[in-house]
Amino acid sequence: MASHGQDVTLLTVWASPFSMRAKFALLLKGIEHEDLPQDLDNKSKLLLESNPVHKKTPVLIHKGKPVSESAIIVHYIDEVWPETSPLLPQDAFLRAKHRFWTDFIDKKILDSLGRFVRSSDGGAAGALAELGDEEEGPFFGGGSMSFLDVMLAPYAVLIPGVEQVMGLKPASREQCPRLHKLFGAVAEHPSAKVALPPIDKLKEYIQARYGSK
Ligand SMILES: N[C@@H](CCC(=O)N[C@@H](CS)C(=O)NCC(=O)O)C(=O)O
Repeated sequence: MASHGQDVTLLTVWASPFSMRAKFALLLKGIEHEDLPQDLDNKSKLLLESNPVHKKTPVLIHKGKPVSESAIIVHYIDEVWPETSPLLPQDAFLRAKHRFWTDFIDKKILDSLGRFVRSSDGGAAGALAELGDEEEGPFFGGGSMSFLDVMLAPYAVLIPGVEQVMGLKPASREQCPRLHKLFGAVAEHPSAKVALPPIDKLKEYIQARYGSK
């Protein structure tokens, strides 16, 4: 991994899609960093002091300064280290699209996936089918991963994990070909092996935490 000689620490939880986003962005940029895994049942003083508003992971601590919220962290990483693997496009309209879909994912997909995990209502499929398919692929960034791809990457393991343990019926390949293509490409990306947990480990976690349907 290329070293940028930076003082970067990531407060992280391995099963958290938000932590996976931050980890993916750091790996794509080749930024040397230290992971500090957190116990959310017994929050560390460092986590509470670094993210006093939400008290959530991930938190990126760069040169002693904490940045919270996964999308904001990935944006920060892209701004501070712009040279390698730019994530947001130059064009302001395209940047707005990345932010629009990120907002959509965080409000709609996450909400319905969360509702499914809690109440098994299967609502994620409808939200997923709304993701646009007008772009060339395999990534929304074309041949390389962009901001939106990083935002979506954790769902390449999270959705199959929830599907296989709890019987979630996500949008089919026919309903949502663009997303299936993206998830396939994410799963094969070299950084996925480090940024995303193995599906079996994730399934054990989902089973233990939420049980099967
Ligand atoms: N909007 C936040 C969500 C972060 C989040 O929900 N993190 C969870 C782990 S998946 C957490 O730290 N939960 C602890 C808590 O809610 O007390 C982001 O994008 O970073």
